[in-house]
Amino acid sequence: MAEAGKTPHSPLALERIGPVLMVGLDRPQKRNALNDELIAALDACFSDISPDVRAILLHGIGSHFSAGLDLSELSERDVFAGVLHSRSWHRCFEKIEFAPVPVVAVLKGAVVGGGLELAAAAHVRVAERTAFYALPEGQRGIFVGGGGSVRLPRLIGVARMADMMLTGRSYSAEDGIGIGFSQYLTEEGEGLAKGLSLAEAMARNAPLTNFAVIQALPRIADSDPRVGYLMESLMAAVAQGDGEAKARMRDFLEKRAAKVSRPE
Ligand code: 1HE
Repeated sequence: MAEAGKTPHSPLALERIGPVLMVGLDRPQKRNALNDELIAALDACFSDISPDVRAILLHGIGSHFSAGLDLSELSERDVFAGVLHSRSWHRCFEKIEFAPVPVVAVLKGAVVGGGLELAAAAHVRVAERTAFYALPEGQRGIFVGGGGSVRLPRLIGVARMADMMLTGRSYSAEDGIGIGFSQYLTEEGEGLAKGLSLAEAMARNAPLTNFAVIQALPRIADSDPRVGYLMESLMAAVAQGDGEAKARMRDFLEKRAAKVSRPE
């Protein structure tokens, strides 16, 4: 119960910038370690995305994205409570992975353990040069529990993930670009601006295309190719049939839409 006269501090800092909802992990004194309260707040936030939000920016307040599981809570759990705890992370991170709108994660400092699992649930990752990635579960005597063994091999492969967990190897932000942890690299302090401009660009896409990328693409990629081709043709027809697609194609043909630009 909160003390009289004091508002309990939320572990999330929420801010709206036009169509973008900024979701900040806000436990900088604990390096944004993910405790039950923070996971519950994230779950509630991603369960109730306002229909006028068109993209989400997930970031960490302070110098680190997240130090992963809050280790101070671990000793209180027995085996079955551990299973339920992991399942609660799965539910929360699935809401991020299958959010109604794209999620951009801005990474800096520690992106470790469960923090890396959380980052892997986002659709696009921007890393500042200070970011570093590690899976210290081996040293702590535990295992990933936030969907990392499913999502991280898709980004970096099973062999690399096994090496990180077995040897405690960590990767820099620069290395992380080459091996698939992040798609963008920025200087220190520039990640939020880059992430916001990407989120704003995504917010300008047709919502149905964003939906197809988030909901259909990963499922098609995971499915038997014969099922995948059918799902793709159905999704393509649904997207093309939408009035917004027709208007956007007319805009291009009548020279009102931007051309595709070359890489910077
Ligand atoms: C924490 C945590 C935490 C910091 N749980 N309290 N994760 C880890 O094994 C990472 C552990 N953390 C670290 O290695 C370092 O803290 C950092 C490299 C992230 C940052 O170092 P630094 O020097 O900036 O901070 P610090 O002094 O180590 O920590 C500041 C405070 O945050 C300190 O508490 P204080 O009360 O002494 O001030 C730390 O104890 C606290 N803190 N990280 C709890 N993780 C679903 S399964 C997922 C499995 C995992 O995620 S395993 C990985 C766990």
